[in-house]
Amino acid sequence: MKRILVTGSAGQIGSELIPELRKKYGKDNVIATDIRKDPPLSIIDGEYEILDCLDRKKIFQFVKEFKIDTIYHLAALLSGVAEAKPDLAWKINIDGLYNVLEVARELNCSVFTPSSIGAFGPTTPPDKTPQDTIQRPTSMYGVTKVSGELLCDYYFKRFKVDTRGVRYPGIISNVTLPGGGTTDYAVDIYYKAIQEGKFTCNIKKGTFMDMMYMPDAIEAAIQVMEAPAENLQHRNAFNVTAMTFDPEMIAASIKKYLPDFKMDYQIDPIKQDIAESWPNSLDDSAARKEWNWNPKYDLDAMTKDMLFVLQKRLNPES
Ligand code: AKB
Repeated sequence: MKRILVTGSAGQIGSELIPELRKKYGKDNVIATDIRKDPPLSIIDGEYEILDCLDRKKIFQFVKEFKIDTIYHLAALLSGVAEAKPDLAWKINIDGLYNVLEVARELNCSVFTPSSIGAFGPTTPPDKTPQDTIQRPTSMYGVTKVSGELLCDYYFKRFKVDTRGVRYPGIISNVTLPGGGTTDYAVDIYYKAIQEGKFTCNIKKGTFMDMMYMPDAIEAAIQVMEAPAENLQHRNAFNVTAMTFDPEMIAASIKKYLPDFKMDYQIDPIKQDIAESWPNSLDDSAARKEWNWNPKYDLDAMTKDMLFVLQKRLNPES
């Protein structure tokens, strides 16, 4: 049975990955960590520890003490915040990863690291973006993501650390808000649709980005780590996607369930610039071929579930 440590557990992905990992590998085999003193309820039904990924000594100590063999390294800043705080983004996204890889090398752990569609840039082929292609991102987030992909590849090649990862698109979820990403509008829109019946979108109509519903994102993280090593030609940074849409399409999907829903626009120039530098749609055939990636939710199935869950939680009376 795996012994797993997760960094950044209190974030959007961690708060849903932890319960799934505990279901699969046993509650006592999954240690959730984060810098937050008030973590979400979903992750505190088992071991929870305060851990800053910039503190390599403490990572080492935890991995040793809890006999960890697998690290899911989720602690990172998203694209919008990274652009506002590039110095901090470098520290957390690169120094943090470097610390985790060094501990993994010394104590022989496997490592999952999420990369992102942010690892691509304006010179990348934007449609059906291939697995292996031009990567010249123009955001600080992108710079850290490409560097992280290379670092993970290096640790595998040079030190045989079992590093694996996926390039996540925007992830839509309903447990913990993402906070600071360019694709966050596609989460916020559901909350506002339920709470106010209207939404002001900060990304222009016609801007297409890849997206995925959280259950598929969780499945991807677990599946790639479980894949037999001999099947993997790639290792880190598998393209994965479940759908691509622009703001008009997600609004239209919501209107199928909430016909009075209204949307207008107030563009955030920094996020718009980032969004336009990212692909319109990824080719994820390598992940499909090498570890049977096969997402379950399309846009309408996701909308139905998001609205159902949020309606129950935010408007229980209606
Ligand atoms: C962001 O928008 O920064 C993230 C991502 C696509 O990596 N959701």
